[in-house]
Amino acid sequence: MYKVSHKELKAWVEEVKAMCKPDSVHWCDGSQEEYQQMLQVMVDAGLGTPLNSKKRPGCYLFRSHPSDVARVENRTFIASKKMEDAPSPDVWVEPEELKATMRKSYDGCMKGRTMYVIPFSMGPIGSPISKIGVEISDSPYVAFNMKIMTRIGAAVIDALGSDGEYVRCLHSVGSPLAEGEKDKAWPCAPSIDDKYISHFPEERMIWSYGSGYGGNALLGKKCFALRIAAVQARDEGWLAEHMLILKLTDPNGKVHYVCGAFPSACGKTNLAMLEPTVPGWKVETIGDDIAWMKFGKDGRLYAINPEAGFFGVVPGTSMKSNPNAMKQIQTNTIFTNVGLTDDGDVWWEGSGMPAPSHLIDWKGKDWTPDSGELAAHANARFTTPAEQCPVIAPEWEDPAGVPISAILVGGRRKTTVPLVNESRDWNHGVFLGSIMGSEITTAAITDNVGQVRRDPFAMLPFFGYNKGDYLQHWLDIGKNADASKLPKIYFVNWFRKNADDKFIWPGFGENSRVLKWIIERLSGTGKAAETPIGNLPTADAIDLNGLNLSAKDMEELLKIDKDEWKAEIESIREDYKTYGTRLPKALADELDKMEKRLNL
Ligand code: GTP
Ligand code: SPV
Ligand code: MN
Repeated sequence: MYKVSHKELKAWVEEVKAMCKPDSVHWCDGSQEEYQQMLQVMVDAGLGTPLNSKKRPGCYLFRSHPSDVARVENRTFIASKKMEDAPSPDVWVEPEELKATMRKSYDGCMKGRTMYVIPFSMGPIGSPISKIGVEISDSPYVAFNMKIMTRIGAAVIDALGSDGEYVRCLHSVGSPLAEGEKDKAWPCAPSIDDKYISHFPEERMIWSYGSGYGGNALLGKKCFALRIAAVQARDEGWLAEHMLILKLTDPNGKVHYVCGAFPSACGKTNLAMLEPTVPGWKVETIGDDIAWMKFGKDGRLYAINPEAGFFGVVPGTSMKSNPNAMKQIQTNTIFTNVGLTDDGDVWWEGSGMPAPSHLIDWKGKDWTPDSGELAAHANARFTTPAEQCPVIAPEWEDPAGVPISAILVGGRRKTTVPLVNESRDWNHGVFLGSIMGSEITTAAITDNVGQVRRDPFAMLPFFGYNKGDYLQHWLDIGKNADASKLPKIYFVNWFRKNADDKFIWPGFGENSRVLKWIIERLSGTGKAAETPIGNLPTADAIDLNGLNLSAKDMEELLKIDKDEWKAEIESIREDYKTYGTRLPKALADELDKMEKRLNL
């Protein structure tokens, strides 16, 4: 064990220990041996499966409880002191009231378990953009996932020193064990109403209870790096965003860095590591989910990836859709909720690998191709070290970050929104970010065209404070900057569909064609036409060489339909009402200006 000189941290750990009453306390040192031991604890208890070491060396499979498979947005709370400082009234609870309720749940909740103390750094340790957190959790699964997703251990304690600032992250699966009781395969609170994912932004504190899955439990990710960090970013003049970061090298060897905000399951991981189909262009990865951006001395925005691993959606990942991810998850990867084949490998829908005649599905049951059930849960995930990504950029851990030239925003829209649209200026770009969204798709209703869930900057589930203030912060960032040095904002949509309900744009690696146009625009050579909604590529501006896409399809992808935009404006006005008095005036003005330009 290392020495901890931070008195306040030690006191907090003691306080939590007294409340949660674990059998033992383990301070994580972050070593590889410790990682292996934590995995082994679960394997020995029959709660995890090492995969075939010839096929997937260093890989393990875990199965969650069928009730604990994704983030629980309706149990996510922002407990700011004032209700109007929360993103919306329905996620707000008075902080002291919430703490009182949760203390009752936490009382004795770690009985029979080990309490892991996980010091972690979001971002390279010591970077001026990085921040430290300490997660206390009674889940070894959380501890070894945090080892992959963040930088943990002794080096963080060193960086924290005797009085460094850190975010307190408390997590329990909420399933104490009685004397001699055998553990459940995946302990968690039995009912959804017992789960809490709570944030106390003014205290920079997170309390999570009852779930062991993903963003509910790996508190460095959405809870800290987005919800709490967004509040820190507002107060300190920077941006904490739900964005991938990629590095693009053009045929002349010139390097460009691009961020992209797409909602969950809308293509961040895929874009971050795409294989460009346009000759001479190269894509490398900096990050696949979160970007923290600060102004450098030269007045440009610099981004770091605060994470150290990728927690990616497994189903649909194949050599065709994402060959780099496929290579990355061949070794040292934790799989959660995929199928286990008879030869100790994993399988999932959309893997491009033929379905085996038998496997054990994500629920632990026998499965055959005729079972009529999914072998892997739709939100099955891999946890894999970023450094294993075959196209990780050498500078991905540069403490200074990388200078951003363009920011993409966009959701899943089958109509209305063109393939790519360049903002006129910063405020117009923020406006485009504020109106992005996706069609609501449920298993039951697949074609409810027009029902759009607005998801500003892909942050709807991740706001840590009032959403109008959040957009005002984006406007302020622009107001206080040298406009010529700001990244340009582009509204993209890979998901427009034709009358047969098929995607018109091939997507994935072909998205490099859109990236190419964006870089051409930034360097002054790309062709565009001014339209009422923004600057769109002219019919021949996007390089379609070698792509089998008709001129008619391209026309469809870039179409601005007046009726659709009329409906769109009405729908945006409805959404803007939900901001009440906190809607920034500049955005209301942008909407009016666009309506005027459309001359509907
Ligand atoms: P989270 O990790 O949940 O935040 O999701 P993400 O934004 O990283 O999305 P991801 O890259 O995992 O992709 C989600 C789904 O979108 C997968 O089913 C992909 O196959 C699909 N997808 C990604 N890129 C494209 C694209 O360019 N076109 C189409 N049609 N589908 C895509
Ligand atoms: C998302 O839901 O946006 C994810 C998965 O990336 S989780 O980390 O669980 O939030
Ligand atoms: Mn992802």
